[in-house]
Amino acid sequence: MASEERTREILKAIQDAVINYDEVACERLCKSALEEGIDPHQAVVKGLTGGMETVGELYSKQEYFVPELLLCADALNAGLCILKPHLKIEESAGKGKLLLGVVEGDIHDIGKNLVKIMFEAGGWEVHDLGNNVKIERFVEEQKKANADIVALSALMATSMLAMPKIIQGLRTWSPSVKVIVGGAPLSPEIARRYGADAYAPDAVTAVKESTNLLRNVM
Ligand code: B1M
Repeated sequence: MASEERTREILKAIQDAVINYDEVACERLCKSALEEGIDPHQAVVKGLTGGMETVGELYSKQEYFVPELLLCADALNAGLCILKPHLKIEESAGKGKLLLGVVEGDIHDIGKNLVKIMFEAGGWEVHDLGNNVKIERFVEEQKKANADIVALSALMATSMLAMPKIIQGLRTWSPSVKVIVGGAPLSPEIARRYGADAYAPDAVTAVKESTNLLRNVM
């Protein structure tokens, strides 16, 4: 078991590997984290995602541009591949079926992929529609999958505007369908205004909120 100091050191090194788009170092450090007994969940949230937060700041300051963002995303994904098999969340989490996708006009899928991983770790069956998913496709796929919950992700203030239309489309087909929304530009207020049943600021909360929704239905 790593000491607190060593844990901090490795998590910081994982962040730096994402920021410096060093895929090889990111993989190696995630393996070290596991070998040294660091909670893989912390390695994802504080290490990989923490690094991506700094990348976002560098982009805002125009120190990084789209090519750097893509390389950083590759480094994050390389680390995620190492950590993913070791992520486990509450055994008691609900084991439902989820239909998940990033809304039309939005190609950001790192957060959505984390959401998927956390649901799978919680024993959910996830139907992942990917990113840039057309409004009508959510309805078509839900007709086929009949998932317990539809999960919508958006990373842009412009793309999230598709959410109320998707929710309306889903409810026209089935008034009782449950929808959870999330992604950086969302908030509990916006989610309520859009008619969603739940909002989650991060992937772990998304599983918790969806489990609660599932329990209320059953
Ligand atoms: Co772009 N991008 N990007 N980008 N990008 C943002 C989102 C932006 C905020 C940057 C900025 O300006 N500061 C900005 C959006 C502005 C806005 O509208 N608010 C932006 C822009 C403008 C763009 C382009 C238009 C840039 C351009 O081309 N000029 C373009 C968009 C193209 C398009 O989609 N049509 C673009 C492109 C890209 C890349 C392709 C280069 C790359 C994405 C790679 C990929 O995803 N495969 C990229 C990246 C990496 C970012 C930033 C830097 C990081 C996003 C990220 O992955 N974060 C981002 C800036 C930032 O966020 N600070 C930015 C890490 C990830 C783990 O967090 O996705 O927030 P996040 O997910 C979290 C939570 O939000 C939540 O849980 C996740 C984990 O806990 N969550 C949910 C997400 N979905 C959820 C669903 C839920 C519940 C929780 O329930 C269903």
